[in-house]
Amino acid sequence: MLCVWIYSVTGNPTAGATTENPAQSGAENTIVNTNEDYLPKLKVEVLKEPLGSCERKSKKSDLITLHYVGYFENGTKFDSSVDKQEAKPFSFQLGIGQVIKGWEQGLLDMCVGERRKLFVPSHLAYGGHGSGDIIPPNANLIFETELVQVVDGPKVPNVFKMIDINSDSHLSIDEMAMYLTRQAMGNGIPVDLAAKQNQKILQDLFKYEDKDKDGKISFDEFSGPKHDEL
Ligand SMILES: [Ca+2]
Ligand SMILES: [Ca+2]
Repeated sequence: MLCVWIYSVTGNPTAGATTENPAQSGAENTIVNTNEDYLPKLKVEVLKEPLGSCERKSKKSDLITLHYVGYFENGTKFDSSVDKQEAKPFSFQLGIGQVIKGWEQGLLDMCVGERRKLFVPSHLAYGGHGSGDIIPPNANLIFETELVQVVDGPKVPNVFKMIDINSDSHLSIDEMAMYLTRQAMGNGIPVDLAAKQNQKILQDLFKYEDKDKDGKISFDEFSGPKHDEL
């Protein structure tokens, strides 16, 4: 579902749709009626403090760049930015649902040069769905991270408000369909083709986002950008 929000921000239909980085696929916990108080919490361990003074700490909406290695609880490595052919750090914008919640929360207030180990319980990672062939359902994940760069990110529109035409703080299927059609037209996709594509996207969206299955996506359920100022 993530691809839709990113798509709306960048205008690029392929952005965010596929990814080499499992932390980026935006899979969501889909447990119905979760009470987060009972769920295991994210644990953050600082492995190395930054050298020198820390002039800027990462915050929501920042564009951050990091190196990471991801492990399962049994110690098996499943992904890494450092082992790839050209060890290339990974960049994303914090706080807008581009990555798993464990990263959104665990990489805040971090200094360049700081190294952290994140213990991410499944519900803050890929939940009951897992991710592709790599992450099985209900997997707790461990990441070793090192922050390489922090800069101001681009302004993100309040996508929730854009979709919620009647301002009742819920997104109906019709509102979503209209939004997707506007997006498609903006990207030059013919309306009939867009309608066909949108059917599938709508199904997936409601499957993941409508957690209480009342046929609408509430403000809380919505995982995309929903604040005027981050
Ligand atoms: Ca509405
Ligand atoms: Ca709902």
